[in-house]
Amino acid sequence: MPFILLKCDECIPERMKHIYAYDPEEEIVPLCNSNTVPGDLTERGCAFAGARGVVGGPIKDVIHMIHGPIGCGYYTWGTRRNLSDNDLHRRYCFSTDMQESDIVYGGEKKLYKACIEANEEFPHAKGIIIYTTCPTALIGDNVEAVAKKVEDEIKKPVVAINSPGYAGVSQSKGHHVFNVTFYRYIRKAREKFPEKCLKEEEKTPYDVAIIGEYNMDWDVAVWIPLLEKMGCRVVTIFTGNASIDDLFKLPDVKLNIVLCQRSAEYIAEMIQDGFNVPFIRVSMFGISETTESLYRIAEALNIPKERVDEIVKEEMEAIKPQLDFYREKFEGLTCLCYVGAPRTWHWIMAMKDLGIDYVVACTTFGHEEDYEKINRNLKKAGIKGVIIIDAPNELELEEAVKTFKPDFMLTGLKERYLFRKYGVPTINSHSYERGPYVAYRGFVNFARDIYKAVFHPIWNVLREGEKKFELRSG
Ligand code: CFM
Repeated sequence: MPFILLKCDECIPERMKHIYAYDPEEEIVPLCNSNTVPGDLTERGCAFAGARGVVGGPIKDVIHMIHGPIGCGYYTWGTRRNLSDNDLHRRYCFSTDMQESDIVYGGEKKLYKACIEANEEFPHAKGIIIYTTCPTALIGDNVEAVAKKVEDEIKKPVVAINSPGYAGVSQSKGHHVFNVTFYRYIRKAREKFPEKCLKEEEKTPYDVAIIGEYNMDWDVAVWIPLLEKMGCRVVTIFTGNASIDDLFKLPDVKLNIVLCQRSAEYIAEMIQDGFNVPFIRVSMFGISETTESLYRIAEALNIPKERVDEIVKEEMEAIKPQLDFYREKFEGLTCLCYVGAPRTWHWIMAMKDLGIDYVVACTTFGHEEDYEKINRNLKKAGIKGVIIIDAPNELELEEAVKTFKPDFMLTGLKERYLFRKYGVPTINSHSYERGPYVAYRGFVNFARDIYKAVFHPIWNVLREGEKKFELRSG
């Protein structure tokens, strides 16, 4: 029986369809991207978080106006380190602060006033992105009409994103809504703001855009220079450290390079269909995947292979001594990986590069393709007997940790403190401990943070007191 009913799930047996043992002979995909079963204390986020926090939030020079009660604006700070070089970004919270009377009588006037006022206070902002939330979407405020009115008045791009928290089963829905709305917006607005597009004479055969790269802890500072060394010109990034003006140029490039294939492949597909710009999927985590991706980018742009040879040689020489040190320490370690979705499969080979095998792999909001990619990479890495859990809850994670005893967990802040009390080292795999983590030089930081977590002397002290922190389930 490939699907597994964990002990803690005996009272919600529906969870069984979400949990399976990976078997290279039988390609199974769990039930995923579906409604949470009542009784399951899910760790998923909401669709608003996917639109505002993940895809839209990294755009650095706009006013991110949250149309809702002030609590929804809390997402502005500290939650996700998508860094930028702009002093407007992540420092201010813009909200319409909806009150009871606004809910009763409608919030459109308030939204209009808030946008005009914010633009006056921050004249250097290049535009406004308005996000609806559960209450303002429920009362039916016409945010598109308000956005249009404000845009005509301030003569800057104003985009309305209608992705209230309840719109889908997880934050993944918000990614999709942002992609679709933003694409449709720039498609039209390119006519209104032609100066923001690349003119024919400005284009080069090596113009690329990166899609699904959010500049966590300055990842872009590590891998964009590698592309430039190869001879590419990176015109814009959707959306890490991006200016909204440059995002108008997305359809003007030769090739789109897609890193996060969950949150942003949608826009790459739409640009391919609407503007005939092809895209390729890459992975920039770990040595083997980064190297393979660089060769594929070069091939797609007809860049001589020798340029990549040189880059790989130079990068590997720079990191080899450290990498060898960590590899020797890590050989034979096992881990549990629980991230949004793509990183869970991106990191199978990255960990393998360090001599580490997965024993448990989970995603918060993976779709079928993500599980197919997990299966594919486990096969590639030759790892057997891995347990896969779709959208795990805390008790399932505890049972998995108790049963499969990973040496450490690649996971987020929600799980960190509980599992550290149980004596299991964790590495913040969303915003990183001290990144960047991508490409070659980033990978050394990743390895260093795993080393610091796993080999910290505190565990000897904590594990002696293990009885105090018995795992609850299983
Ligand atoms: Fe893409 Fe991301 Fe991820 Fe994601 Fe995320 Fe993230 Fe993630 Mo946290 S965009 S899907 S919604 S790679 S914030 S930078 S780490 S869960 S696996």
